Amino acid sequence: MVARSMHLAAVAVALAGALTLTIPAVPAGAAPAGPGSFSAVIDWSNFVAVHMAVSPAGDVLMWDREDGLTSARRWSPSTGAFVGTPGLVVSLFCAFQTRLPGGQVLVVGGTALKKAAGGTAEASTGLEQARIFDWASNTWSVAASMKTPRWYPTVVALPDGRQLALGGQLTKGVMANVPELYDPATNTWTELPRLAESTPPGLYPQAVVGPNGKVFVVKNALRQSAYMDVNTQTWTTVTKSPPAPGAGNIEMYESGKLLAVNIGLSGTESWVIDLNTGRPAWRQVGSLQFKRRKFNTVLLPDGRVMAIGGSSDGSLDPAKAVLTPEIWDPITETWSVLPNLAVPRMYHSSVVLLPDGRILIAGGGRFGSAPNFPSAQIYRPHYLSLANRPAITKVPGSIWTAGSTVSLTVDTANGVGSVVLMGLPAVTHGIDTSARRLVLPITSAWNPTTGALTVQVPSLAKAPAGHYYAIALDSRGVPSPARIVQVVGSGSASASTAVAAAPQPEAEVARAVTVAEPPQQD
Ligand SMILES: [Cu+2]
Repeated sequence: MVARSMHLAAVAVALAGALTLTIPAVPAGAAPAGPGSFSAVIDWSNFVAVHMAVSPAGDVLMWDREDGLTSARRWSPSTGAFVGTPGLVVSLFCAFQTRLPGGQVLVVGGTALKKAAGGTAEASTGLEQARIFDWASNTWSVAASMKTPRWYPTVVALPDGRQLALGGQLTKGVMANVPELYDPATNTWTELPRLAESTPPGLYPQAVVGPNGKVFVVKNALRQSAYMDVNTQTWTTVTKSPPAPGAGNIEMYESGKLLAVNIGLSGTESWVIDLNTGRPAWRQVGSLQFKRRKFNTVLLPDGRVMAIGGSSDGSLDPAKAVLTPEIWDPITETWSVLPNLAVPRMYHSSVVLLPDGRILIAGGGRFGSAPNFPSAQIYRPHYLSLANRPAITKVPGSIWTAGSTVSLTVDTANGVGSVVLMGLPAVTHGIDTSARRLVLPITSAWNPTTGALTVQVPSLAKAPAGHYYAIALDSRGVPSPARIVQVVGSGSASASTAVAAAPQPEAEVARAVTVAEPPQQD
């Protein structure tokens, strides 16, 4: 069974005949409103999910704080069961994770084992280590180490598959200042000393690939937002940043359109910027109803954004926990509340969108003597309970070439409103640099008889090489379950593209800057 009914927008396009590009029948974020529901709390027997990444196979890799041991495991959304991941003998606590073009997870940096835990390091000391997890063989391997040890770094997967590491801390108050690039084709790191600045980027700096393929960095300390070009090793200031005592959370809810949550003085402000415009500038939109720090945001297929957990003062005091999630609508640019969480999800909690459209919320704690939350809850958006949910019944293979057109078959009783790609989630500390939602141009309208339609795959600049959820939304804004596809370059753009500018001699590289007030995190 394919298409079950005619759809007005599709009919209109069919009558128009010559049209090659159609406008989605409904704007983004138009899903019918409803509160959704939470599952019961799922006990994970002393496992706190500090880091989570969705696999190209649809399960979730996660790990806890681990003092020299291994806790990394895979969790199945369909059965709820865990399986182990052998071969990891180091701690990856407070590292950063991204995905290589082939889907493997790259984990960079982390926390050196403290004296108090039997190690030799002071608290909050960084590591140079890098590890790669391969889904197909279910094993960890050792990648080349960075030049600079980094605790709380950010890593961004570039359009060609290289990985940019920036920020983080070497030892307490000594901040990393030279970004470096990992090339998975050669397993080498190359420093970019000409991108170093006297004010270092800090802990888990907010950075994302913009629609021009360059890395857009929100520099809180300098109140600047700027593009970093790793090939020419140049910065270009884009605009002034909002006032920001904390890093905030950023979501690319549509190509080049960012929502920054909690970049502001009060703990409630939200801002948007459209990097597609000639002179991008941050614009304040509706504020959160609850003041919250150290929380998660998660992007939904319809362009809405959920803010989940956190505490009103950034502490791990359960009495300060914010249990009420909120959801942001990109059309009204306002937040509304959802039903409460059953338990706090504060610092070191994590949230991902699952392939079937549910939201997995887990972890929190692992900070001094503060309480831990070794459990999960699953949020089910209201639209998953509606009749006639659309389904993508056929895709032309799982590898999609950037810039090409692909034909899909969508089974729907309500027509196709839009087709989107969403970066496979990989999150810790509220940051996911691969999170993005791209609305694909429909080049051949949905055929109500056959269910077929054709969409255009974005360029690598807009959809960096790697794995994505492909999701069709019907005219009501109800999303299908995701098909997981891999976006690849057309052949010329590969991960081994050379760095155009040669690095300076090593002796001239000032890798670190000492700051007056060291960060307080553990
Ligand atoms: Cu941490």
